[in-house]
Amino acid sequence: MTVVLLTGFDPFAGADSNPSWDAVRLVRDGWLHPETLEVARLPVEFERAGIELDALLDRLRPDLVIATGLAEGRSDITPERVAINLADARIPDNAGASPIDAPVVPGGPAAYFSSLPVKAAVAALHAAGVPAAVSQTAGTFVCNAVFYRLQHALAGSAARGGFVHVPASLESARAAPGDSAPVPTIASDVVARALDILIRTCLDTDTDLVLSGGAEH
Ligand code: PCA
Repeated sequence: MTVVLLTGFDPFAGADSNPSWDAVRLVRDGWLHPETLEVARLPVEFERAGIELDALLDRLRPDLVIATGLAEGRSDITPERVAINLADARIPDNAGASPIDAPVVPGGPAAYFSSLPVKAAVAALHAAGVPAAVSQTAGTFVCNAVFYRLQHALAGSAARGGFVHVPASLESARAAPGDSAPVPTIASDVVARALDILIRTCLDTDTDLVLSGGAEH
């Protein structure tokens, strides 16, 4: 039986909710595919997120892992291309930790590429009318750290994994009225549909498509 692990994150930076988890929950509730779907909500903590992720991988032995998190300010669903071995926190995590220029895994390689077919994923999302783009950086906060830990754990195995950042949601943006500049939003049910399409595309694609998905900066 094929096992898919889909994760989202706790709220952070004073927010009431995290659209990544809101969407993951909706995917779980609407799951109709033959594969087994497992979901988890990870803490926005450099240390504990890695520990919980490793425990999930040990327990579930998933064939495919897609971790998701919020990238406020982005307007697209963004499969990440690369995880880097660097933690540099601009804001403290939910445990108050603010590592600066620290490795995610001491002695680990500088970076890992996603093992998801990121181009095929973006093409499938476009075909479904969902705004999507490959992202060349997952940042240097907890999302990148989880992405790096995931790729480090899966390196050399047949299991595939990667990370997808999602925009702010209509729902979470509404929960924070009075904020200065409006941020782009997508409704949680659209993000959930996008994640479902992403999972399906990853399961059905062995070799990624050769399509342009780069950026000049
Ligand atoms: N976004 C943050 C951490 C948790 C989340 O949802 C990030 O991009 O690192």
